[in-house]
Amino acid sequence: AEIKSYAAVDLGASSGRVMVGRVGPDSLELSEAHRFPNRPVRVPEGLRWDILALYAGVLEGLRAAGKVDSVGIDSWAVDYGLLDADGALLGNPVHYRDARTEGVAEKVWASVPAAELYAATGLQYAPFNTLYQLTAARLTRQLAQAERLLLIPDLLTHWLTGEPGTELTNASTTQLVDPRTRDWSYDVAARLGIDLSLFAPLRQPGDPAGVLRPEVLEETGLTGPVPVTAVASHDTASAVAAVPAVGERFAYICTGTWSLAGLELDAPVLTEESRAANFTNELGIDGTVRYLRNIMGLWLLQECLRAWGEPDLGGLLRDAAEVPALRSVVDAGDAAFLAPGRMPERIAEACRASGQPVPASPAETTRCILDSLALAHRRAVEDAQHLADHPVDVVHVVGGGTRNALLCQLTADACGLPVVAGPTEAAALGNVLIQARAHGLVGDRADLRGLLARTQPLTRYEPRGTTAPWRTAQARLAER
Ligand code: LFR
Repeated sequence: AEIKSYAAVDLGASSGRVMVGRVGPDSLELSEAHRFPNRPVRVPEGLRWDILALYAGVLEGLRAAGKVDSVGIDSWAVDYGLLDADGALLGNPVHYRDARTEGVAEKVWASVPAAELYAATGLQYAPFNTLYQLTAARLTRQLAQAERLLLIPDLLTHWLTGEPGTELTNASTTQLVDPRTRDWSYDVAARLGIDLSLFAPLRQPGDPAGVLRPEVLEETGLTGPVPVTAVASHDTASAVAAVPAVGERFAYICTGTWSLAGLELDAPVLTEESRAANFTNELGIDGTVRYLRNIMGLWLLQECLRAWGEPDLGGLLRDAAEVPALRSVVDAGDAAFLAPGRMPERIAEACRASGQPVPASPAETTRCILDSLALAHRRAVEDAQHLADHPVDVVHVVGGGTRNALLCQLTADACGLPVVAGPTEAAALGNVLIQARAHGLVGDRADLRGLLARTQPLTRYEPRGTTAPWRTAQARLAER
């Protein structure tokens, strides 16, 4: 049988990778061609992505990948680069954790009230949504000079092929898309003075996005033509596509720097109750909606590890497992944890301010973080089922957090549901599978998930004990 190879470029907040997926009628194998760090840089004007280093990593990765049938790119959402009339990049893309959006939401809501904004776009409030970033940039000369705005995966695709486009799943994170029409929200943009003509035409996951330019072929040593395929270019959309679920009664948690916890639905939930619960309606493949909540995720732990000088994680997790459960919990959905820096202190302060024991060692802080994350996972899974009227009987955990067995077990305990953990490289697998599907190798969404369930190693965690202590902890957190 025929085996095809696809290069999946998957860029995360702390590292990028180029993976090669080999897909056959009943086989799916993934291997890493190249991994490189993604180091945001703080310059006097703020926190920026080193986009040239990322592009260099992509080129090196394609060289290492060798002959492939197509290339696809996914990355984190919301951020973008601006091009001038000559097609030159205007400055380094601003990092979504940059402070420029502080206080901007209030200005936006003065023109379009928050409730109206939710009804029109279905996006949860997050200070970094592209809409707030563009409002923050409103009077800058850079934006005035810009002719094109390209989201990060679209920018890299453009550099590889010369073809501009705006991939839909990622476009849905800008807060400028209507999740019912799956087209731009023209009214919102007009009322906020955002020029939608900056965006290139929408592309659907699976659409062709050009071929590698001759210069790129030369630099990577590849022989053309090598097509580039638009995938679900928001990493979370790719990861959700790769949830190995059978049936429809499942919740998912995409873990990594963030935890994105929720459901896959056929239609958005735009109720006021849903807005108050801060659930988002991002778009997925095949007309689906990713109904989910953003939770701070392992960012909390990553930032602590950085502050502690990168100690051995395995040892730390073993010690954390011995710390009594649920002594102190913080709200892992709180935007107060968004900015980098001083994370152990900020967690200690949050515990102190809420009258709980202050973690006194890295192991105790780690346990506090993992308990808090599991609790936030529980709340999101529970709230989503209720708000969407969509009950589930299993929670799929995918992404980097699947390596953290303690987090998976605590999540099962907190939810009172079995957790199926895996695949770890869900975003890259989703990226590969959308390419394979565009080339006719896999069928519908159920086929795609069936292939994952048959071929990928998965670990099952059964819930231990009752959820009573978690319910109590949740009530305690809600009181404060
Ligand atoms: C995860 C992710 C989230 C998005 C955040 C910021 O990598 O893409 O889905 O909310 O990064 O872009």
